[in-house]
Parts: sequence; structure tokens; C-alpha cells
Amino acid sequence: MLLAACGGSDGNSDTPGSSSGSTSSASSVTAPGGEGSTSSATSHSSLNASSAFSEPASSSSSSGGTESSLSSAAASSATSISRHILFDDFSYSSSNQMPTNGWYVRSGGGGPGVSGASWSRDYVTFLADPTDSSNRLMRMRASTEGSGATTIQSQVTHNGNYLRGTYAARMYFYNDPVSGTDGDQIVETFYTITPLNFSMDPDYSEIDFEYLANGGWGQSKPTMFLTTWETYQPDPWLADNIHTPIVADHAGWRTLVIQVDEDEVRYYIDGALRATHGGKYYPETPMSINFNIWFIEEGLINSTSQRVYQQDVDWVYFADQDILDTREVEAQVEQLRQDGVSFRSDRD
Ligand SMILES: [Ca+2]
Repeated sequence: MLLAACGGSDGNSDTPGSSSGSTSSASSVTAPGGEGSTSSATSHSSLNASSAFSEPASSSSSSGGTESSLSSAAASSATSISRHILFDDFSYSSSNQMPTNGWYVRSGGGGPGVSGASWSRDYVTFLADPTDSSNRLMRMRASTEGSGATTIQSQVTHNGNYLRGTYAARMYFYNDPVSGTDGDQIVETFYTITPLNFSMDPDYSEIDFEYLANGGWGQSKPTMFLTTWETYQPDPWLADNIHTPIVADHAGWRTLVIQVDEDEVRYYIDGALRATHGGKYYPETPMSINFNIWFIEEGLINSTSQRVYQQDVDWVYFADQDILDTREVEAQVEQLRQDGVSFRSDRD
């Protein structure tokens, strides 16, 4: 596997993933409105879906659970930090500083998203957290005027050989564009991925949180897709994955956790288990950690006026081999902040 090409690979191929292709595939399995499908039927494209659906926990955007659990963790004695971690509080002032810490900020063209679109490093920026002046956030944007040439998306990748363990991020999802007319099918993501070494490579791996704020892939309402991949064929598109669509508004701050345990992958949103995927979908190969924001090509509204969408990321965390719950992850993040750590990687 070409680790060095990993971040780039997202650029020079049609990465599914957060991906170009979930499109046609995912639409073949849709959950009844408001419910996740429990069907295990496998279609021609080998897609199936399973989920135990329940409403996401109420937003922790204000003084909700996230903050209080952080506070209680901080009030107790020092939390021990997992031995091998990646932690980034995204305290940068410019994306130019990110490569020093192992991040690839994507430029150039390629999928997923609108054909002919480009990826801009200028669309990855940093700002003070409006609710905490001691904190900073990473902001990622995507804009379009309805054509490939006018579409700009953004992506960041950390190539660190990540496999078994706990992945987490605190993200702010937006349902509406920050400017322009609403309605485009926008994909806001946190995901892990390997390069596809050849079509239908069984050792391909990918795990996705993909929030479709304006629906898409067969959903008409805001939907979070939780997807674990066995593999895919780029052309003609053929996806082999298992995905759980959670049809619900996820706008606001969300703490996302993926546990890649011995033989299954578990997805948590704000501490609640939302999906468990295993079997052949379990990842075989070390992956990169990524965030991106992009438009579904068939999901653009009919307009040539500019629309701008964004997502914010507070921090990202990975613990190698350790299986942690959301509260434990938050406690470690709080401890790292108390220790003055804005970035740590002992994975390399
Ligand atoms: Ca931060």
C-alpha cells in the first residue's frame, strides 16, 4: 500500500467515500422515513443495510452533555492518556501549518463530488471558537455555481496507519448554506480510507460518517449515512458496502466516535450507538483519517448563483488498540488541553 499516495489518492481517483459512488449504490437501499432499515437483503450491488435506529440524542450544542461531561471529567483526578494517540485541537492559524503535523491539505481535482471540480487549500481556514476564546476551530468550505468549473471543495488527510482502535471527532454540521440559495445535496464528512489498489480489492477499507444536510442517495430529508466498505469497482460503479442511514437533523455540534474493535465497527453519535457493522466489511488495512465537504453531482439545484456551505471541526482523536467510549475520549481530550497539548502524534 502506498501510504504516501494515500492522501493524494483521494485526489487522483474516484474515491468512494466519502465517495463518489455511494451515490447510486446507496440509493438502492433506503430506509423508511425516519427509520433505519433493518433489511439485510443484498442487492445486485451487494449493498445491504442494517441498523438499530433511534433518534439522535438531543443536541449538545449549548450547555448540554458534552460540556458537562468534560467538566466532570476535569473535576476528577488526572485522566491517563492512551499510549499511542493522534490528537489535534486544530489550533492553527493557517492550513499552511498543517503539513508539519502530518496533514495533507488537498488541492487539484478528482472525485468525489462534481466532475471537473477542484479542491482548494484556501477553503480550509481557522477561527476562534465563538463560545470559547481559548479554543480554535477548523472550518472547511465548499462552493458551487452549478458547474464543475465553478465547484470548489475541501479535504484534509492524516496518513498515520490507523486500524484497530478508537477514532473520534467533534464536528459542527450545518444544514443551510452560509450564502446563496439552499438545496444542493452537500456531503459533510469524517472518515477513514485506504487507497484502492485494484478494482474490487478485497483488502480495501473505508469507514464513513457522511451527513447529507439536504438529503440525497434516496433520502429527501437530512440524513447521516454510516457506511463500512468491503470494496468497490470504479467503472462502471459498483459498491460493496453496508450502510445505515439515520434520517434525522444532525445540525450543530456532534461528537462522533468509531470503535474498530476485534471483529466489528461501532458508530456512536453523542455517545449513543447508531450502527454496528462487521463480517467482510471489517477493515483489513491501515487507513488515513480524513475530513471533507463536497457536492453530489446529481444533487445540484438549477442555479448559476454561488452557494457556499461549510463545516467546522473542533478536534480529532485516535487511540491505537484502545477501545474507548465517548466519555472516555472526551476526558482524554480535556486532559490533553489541561496539559497544554494542541497536537500529539505518537503513531509515526
Ligand atoms: Ca479546537
